[in-house]
Amino acid sequence: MLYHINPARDALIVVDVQNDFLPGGALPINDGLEVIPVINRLTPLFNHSFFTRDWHPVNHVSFSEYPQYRDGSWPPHCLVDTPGAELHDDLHLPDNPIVINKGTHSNREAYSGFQGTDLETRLRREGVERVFVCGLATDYCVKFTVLDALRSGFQTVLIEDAARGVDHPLGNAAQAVQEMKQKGAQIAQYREMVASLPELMVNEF
Ligand code: VGL
Ligand code: ZN
Repeated sequence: MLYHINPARDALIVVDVQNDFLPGGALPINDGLEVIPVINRLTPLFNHSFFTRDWHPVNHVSFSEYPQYRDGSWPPHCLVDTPGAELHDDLHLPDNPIVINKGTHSNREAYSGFQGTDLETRLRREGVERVFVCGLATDYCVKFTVLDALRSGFQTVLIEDAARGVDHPLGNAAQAVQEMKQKGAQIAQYREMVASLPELMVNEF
């Protein structure tokens, strides 16, 4: 199906496209770089783009000496104010990007961009009714952001090919997509996104 983006009512949430989740980073996600050109083609369709960042203190509860890449056991990553926590340079930010930091408390995990942040408040203030979610990782921060968006009453669309998962064990990312779908998210592909032009045309002539 096609999704006609209404810039007034739709928002894009780009989850954790940070250096540490990309090749050379502390917790790299296979093929993570592939989301960047896709996301760069998505952001211009929206008036409201939110960029979340994992933003951990050095003693964050999820950090393990022997990480398991699941069950909340990860190598130290996305430390506050370090290059690994920065959004990747190739990601084009719009003029008015809104950056949401999460996971900032040492004793609490926060995979979701909604958890412990003002994301919901800001979306409501802007009159957003539907959110499109993409980024890293499909089976962790993207999934929990999607599930919280649904719980908060937003129409929620995962842009599947603009997201990649840790996928450990193999199949975990596909299972996460099924769970999002089962809980009410729509699953879309980049090619199904279309710009809504009528309003622009009325204003220009
Ligand atoms: C994430 C594992 C640990 C993510 C964050 O962004 O999906 N995954 N922290
Ligand atoms: Zn983290």
